[in-house]
Amino acid sequence: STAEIQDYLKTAIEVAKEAGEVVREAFYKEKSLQTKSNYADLVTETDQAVEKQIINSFKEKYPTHKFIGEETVAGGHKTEWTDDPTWIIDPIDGTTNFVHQIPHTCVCIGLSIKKQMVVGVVYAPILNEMYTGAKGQGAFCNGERISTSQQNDLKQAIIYLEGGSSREPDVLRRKCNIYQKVLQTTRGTRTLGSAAMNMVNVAKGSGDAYVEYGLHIWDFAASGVILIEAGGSMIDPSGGPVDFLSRRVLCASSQPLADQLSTTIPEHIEMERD
Ligand code: LIP
Repeated sequence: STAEIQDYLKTAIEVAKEAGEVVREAFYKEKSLQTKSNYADLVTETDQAVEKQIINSFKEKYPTHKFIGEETVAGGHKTEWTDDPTWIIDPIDGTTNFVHQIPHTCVCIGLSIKKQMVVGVVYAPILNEMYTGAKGQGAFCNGERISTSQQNDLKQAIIYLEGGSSREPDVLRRKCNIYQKVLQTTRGTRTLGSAAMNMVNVAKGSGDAYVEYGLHIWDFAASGVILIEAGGSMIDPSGGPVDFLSRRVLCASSQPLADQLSTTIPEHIEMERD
C-alpha cells in the first residue's frame, strides 16, 4: 500500500543519513583498503562497517525482510533475489572516489517487492545531496521535485560513461570502441565514477544519458527508481527491458534518446551474470 511504501521510504532516508554520517566522518582520513577481483576493484573498512550498520538497522525494524549487499556478496554470498521484500544496498557507491577524496560518492538503498523496485534513496554526504524516489510518488533532491531534461536528440546530449573496474584487455577494447562512437555522435561524455551519481544527475537534468557494462544490481537499483520517477527511461543497452542481474544498464532522459543511444552503440558487451 501507499502508506507502507511511505513508511519504507522514511526508514530508508533515516538509515541512509546515519550511514552517510559515517562516510563523511571517514572521508578525509586515511583509509584501510583491500582489493577484490583485481587491483582496480576496491573495498575499505568503511564500506564493510556501513553495510553492517545499514543491514542491522533494517533487521530491527523489518525482521522478515531480505538483503542484497555489495560487501556481503563480496564476502562469498551469492546474489539471491526473491519475491520477498529485499533491501538492495551499496554502502559506498564510488568507492574509488571515496578513497581518493573525490566527493561523488554515495550510500544507495533500494527496496524491491516481488522483484519490482518500489523505493530508492541515494545520499551523497560530501555533496549534501539526498535523492529519494518511491513508485508513483515522484523523485526529489533535498525535498525538491526533480525531473529529467527530456532531451531527445542525441547530437545535443551529454552522456555519462564509466571505465569500470575490469582490466581485461578484451573488455577494455570493446569499451573504447563504444566510447569513440558515443563521443562521435553526441555533444560530449562525462564520468563521475559512480553509477548512482551518474543516474541521479540524469534524473535531475544534469546531463542526458548513461550507459555501463559491468556494474551490479546494488549500483543501479536504488537510483533506477529515482530516474524513472523523474521521467527518465531505463533499458538494457541492447534495447529490451532492463535486467538487474545482467550487469548492464542504459538510462536516458527520455525513451527516444534511450533508443537512439542503444542503436548507436556498436556492440553490447556480454558480462558474466550475477
Ligand atoms: C562502482 C560503480 C561504477 C563502476 C565501478 C564500480 P562501487 O561501484 O558505481 O559505475 O564503474 O567500477 O563498480 O564498487 O564503487 O560500489
